[in-house]
Amino acid sequence: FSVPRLTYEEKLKLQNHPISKKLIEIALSKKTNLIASLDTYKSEEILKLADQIGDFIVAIKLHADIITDFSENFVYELKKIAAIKNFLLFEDRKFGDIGNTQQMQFNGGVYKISDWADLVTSHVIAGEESLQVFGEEIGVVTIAEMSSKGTLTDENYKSKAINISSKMSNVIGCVAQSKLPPSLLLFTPGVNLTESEDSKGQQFNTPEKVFSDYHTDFIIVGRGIYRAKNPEQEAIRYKEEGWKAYLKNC
Ligand code: BMP
Repeated sequence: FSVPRLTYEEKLKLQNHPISKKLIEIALSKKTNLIASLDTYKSEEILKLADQIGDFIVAIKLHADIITDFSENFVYELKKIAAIKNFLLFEDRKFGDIGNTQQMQFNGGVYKISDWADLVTSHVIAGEESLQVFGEEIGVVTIAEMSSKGTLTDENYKSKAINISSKMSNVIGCVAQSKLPPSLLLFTPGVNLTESEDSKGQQFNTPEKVFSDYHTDFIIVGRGIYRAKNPEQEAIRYKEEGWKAYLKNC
């Protein structure tokens, strides 16, 4: 897409969904475009990290099914921290089934995602109607393109995923590694300041690269923060690098 880079203020005017508006408002007020992916096993560890880094992020991304002691109390405590520190909760469920099954996975089971998540990820593999089951309140982020080596999300897949995403009023943006139409927010994982890959197919880029080349809106950082000796210090570093890269490239 040969579109000019828009500022967050300009992007805010294009948003119709309360969650995409909220995300951008948080980004502007805290001067951060960082989403921390806290992919750790223990709920206590996630709560401690959330408290340490909450001031520097727009959202915490979780994989609820990684957590060994997931509970209603954990959700209650995390929501409390999110309210105090002003960030959103993003469940990276990557739904990928027919609408009826996705609806049950979204509302039921152990995690009751619809009770607490502000945003969820979903594949678009099952087609447009499968996305309707999430309703209008949650912000849906579709997976248009993956960061890993050998992913099947080629240009053809990506453009079809983007087409569907643009049509759906509950889809606020996509996970991708390239530019999107300006009405969709771009979420880019695979961001790390020191590593270029892991041993399991992940590929990393710097914040500068994803802002200059992809015009991303939000960087998603996992191990770069939660595996660091000092996660708070690293969250500040990614926040500053991300904001600097945004200002330089907008
Ligand atoms: P890390 O920075 O540790 O590689 O973590 C990246 C996070 O983003 C993981 O939670 C992963 O599931 C997610 N992710 C990704 O890495 N690539 C994608 O294409 C989509 C993702 O959701």
